Parts: sequence; structure tokens; C-alpha cells
Amino acid sequence: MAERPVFPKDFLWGASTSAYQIEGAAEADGRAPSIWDSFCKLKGRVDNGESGDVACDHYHRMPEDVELMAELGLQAYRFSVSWPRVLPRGRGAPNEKGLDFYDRLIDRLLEKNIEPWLCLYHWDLPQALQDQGGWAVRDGAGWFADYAALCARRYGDRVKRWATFNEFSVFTLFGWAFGWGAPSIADRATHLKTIHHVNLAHGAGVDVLRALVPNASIGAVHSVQPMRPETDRPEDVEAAALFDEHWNRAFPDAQLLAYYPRRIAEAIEPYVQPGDMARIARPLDWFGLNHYAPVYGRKDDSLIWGFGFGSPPAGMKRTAIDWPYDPGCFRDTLIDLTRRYRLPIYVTENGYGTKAAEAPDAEGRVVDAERLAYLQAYIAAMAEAKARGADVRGYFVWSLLDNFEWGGGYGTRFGIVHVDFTTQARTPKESARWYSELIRGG
Ligand code: IFM
Repeated sequence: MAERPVFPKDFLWGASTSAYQIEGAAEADGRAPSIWDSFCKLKGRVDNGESGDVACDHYHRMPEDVELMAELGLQAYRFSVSWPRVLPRGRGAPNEKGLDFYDRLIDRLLEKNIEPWLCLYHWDLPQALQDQGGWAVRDGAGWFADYAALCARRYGDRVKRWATFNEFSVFTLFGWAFGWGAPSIADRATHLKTIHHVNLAHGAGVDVLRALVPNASIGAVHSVQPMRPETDRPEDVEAAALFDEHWNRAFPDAQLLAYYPRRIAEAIEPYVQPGDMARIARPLDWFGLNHYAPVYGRKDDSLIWGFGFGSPPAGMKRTAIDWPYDPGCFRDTLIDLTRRYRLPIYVTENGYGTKAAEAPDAEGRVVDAERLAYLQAYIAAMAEAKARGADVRGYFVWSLLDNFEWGGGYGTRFGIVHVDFTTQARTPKESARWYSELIRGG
């Protein structure tokens, strides 16, 4: 087995999940539909017609799952609150039973000495708000601020680590530009408005958290996957440059440098009002990085912006779901982000997806050798980045459990813990055992 990299004692080790991907209990205790519940009902949009209706049934199995986290020695757990569970209509009357679920989760985590990291938005906008225009209307920022205030007042006595959104660029691009995710819109103007209003919502959310949560440590979680053109043809180079602005810069640049990148700035101008950039760029305490792989961009006129996904170079190593495998890119991303945004970085997601069933063998072991090798290589790359000056303070593996992988349904597994979706049995994989030893310094 590869030698274990050494990290400082206060380096934080955790795991991440999100509400819609694990909770299930879609209709329990007053929860109302989110845009993902609606999307899953559309024919042919999710593999095998699956949905998050049951998922890992974490809503009912939460105590068992927290126990598992404690057994693995996790020091922190990043989860998201389901907005339609706590505010079924998106605004107005809160749902006490929904709020109570997160009270119980947070209390259990604290009992087990696991630090709760609460993310307010991991893609599950209440359908009731989408029906009123969702992120395409400027009011969206106010709706989000009110929801943030509800959570801050309820949980802020116990939760100090807050993230506003998870992967701004991914959910806006896939949901509002490519049309491949909820709410399945593909329209340039709507996409631009969505980008700006989500940025405004982030800024308003930060202000609310700052005002209501004593000693809050606030960040936002960005997907940063460095963009490379598929070829050096000028049209691919230009398409990849625009794709890069959308994926990697539209949100962190606005939030941390108070400007939109050049190509987007011009297009988004009609929607920007005086004072908006200052409303968006509120001081933050950390940068949340979700990183998996570089992306290869190309000219693609079948999609609204004229850019799309290209192929990695022939012969490049790939993961089991065909994502490029490039730990050096992770190292360089950590170094570059430290220089660009000058904030401590927490890696809030990184992990390995496979379509293999990964069922327990006769001895009850789940031997996920490829995931284990991936984690070893990426964590070693993170150590190298740290040695070269990257200010990285913690790492959360994606994901604790196999779960509902959006359009990929349950066929794509990212968990370090296997979930049998028939019996809901949880089995830590070999990667979980290795990760646990790493955390314990073994
Ligand atoms: O499952 C997703 C997660 O919700 C956001 N980041 C990427 C993961 C793997 O695709």
C-alpha cells in the first residue's frame, strides 16, 4: 500500500452528502416537492426512471448513519438542508417537523464530536418558488435570504460552519443552459439572469448569516475543474475559454473579486443594477473546492452557448465513469486557487464514481480497489500542493454513502460506504477502512 502522506494535526477530515441525494422520505412530515422531484417525473430524464423518493432513506436512518460516521472517525460532516422540507412553499410558514430533523442530526453529530458543516442549497429549489420564476427572478435573492435566516436562527447556536450554495456553476449550467438537469431550461437570457440572481442570493445569505450566527465561519462551495480545449483549433479554444468563464469563474470571481469575467460581463450587464457587485462580494472565511477532473471543452453549436464537452486526449487515464484521472491537476488547482482568491481552502468534495455494483463479497468485504487508489493519489497530490504553499485546511470525501447521482440515478456509485438499495444495508468499503486509518493517523 502507498505510503501515507502526512498532514498537520489540525487538518480536518470529513465526508459530504446532500439532502436530495440521500434523505428520501420525499413526502414525509410535510415535505413538498423540489425542482428535482419534478424533473425525475419527466420521462427518460434520469437513468431507469429513478428518483430521490427513497434514496438512502437517511431521513429515517440518520442515527445509524451518524453512528457509522463516528465509527469511521470522521471529524466533520457536510450535509445540506432540504429547503422544501423546512419551508414547503419556499417561503412563509416553516415546517416544524422538517426543521426538527436537522435539530436531531446536528445534536447527534455534536454528541459524537463530529463538526456539522451546513450547506444551505444543494440544488433542490422548492418547486413552489420555481413556479414563481425561481432564480430567473430577482426576488429569488430575498427568498434565499429569508430561508437562510430561518436556518441561522434555528441552528446557529450549534452550527458554526456555513456554506451558502454547492456548485453554483454546475447547477445553473446543467439546469438552465444545457437543460440536462432540473428545471430543464435552455435559454440564454434566463441562464444569465439565473447566474446573477444566484450570486445576489449568495451575498444576501452571507449578510444574514453574519448578522445572526455568532462566530460563524462562512464559505461557498465551487466546482473548479480546469478547462482545456479539446483541440488547438481556434473555435475550440474560444469555446473552451467561454466554457471556462461559465464553469470556473462566473461565481468565484464575482463573489471574491467583485467582477464578472470578460465575456460574461458584457452579456450579463442588462441584469446588473448599481451596487450589485458590492452586494455579491461579501467577505468570506474560506473557499470550498469541489474538484474531480479537468474538463475538455469544444465548439458545440447544438447547445445554447456554442460550447460543450469534448473528449480527453486519446490514451489519457480515466475513471470508471470516464472522467479524466489527473491528480496533478488537483495539486495545481489548489495552488492556483490559493494565489487567486487568498482564502483558506477546504476540499468539500472529491471522490471516485463507478458503475460497478460493488456488492459485498462472501466475507462481506467491498473491495473498491480503484476508488482506494484514486483517493490515495488525490490525497497525496493535496499533500504536495500544501507543501508548495496551497492553503488547504481540510478534505471531505464525496461521498459518505452511495446515493442518487442525479441523472445517473443509482447506477453510479460514489460512496465509501456501500448501500444496498433493496435492504438499505450499509457496508463500509475498503476505501472507507483506508480513509478511517488515515484520519486516525494509522
Ligand atoms: O453527486 C455530485 C454532487 O451532488 C455534486 N458534485 C459532484 C458529485 C458527483 O457527480
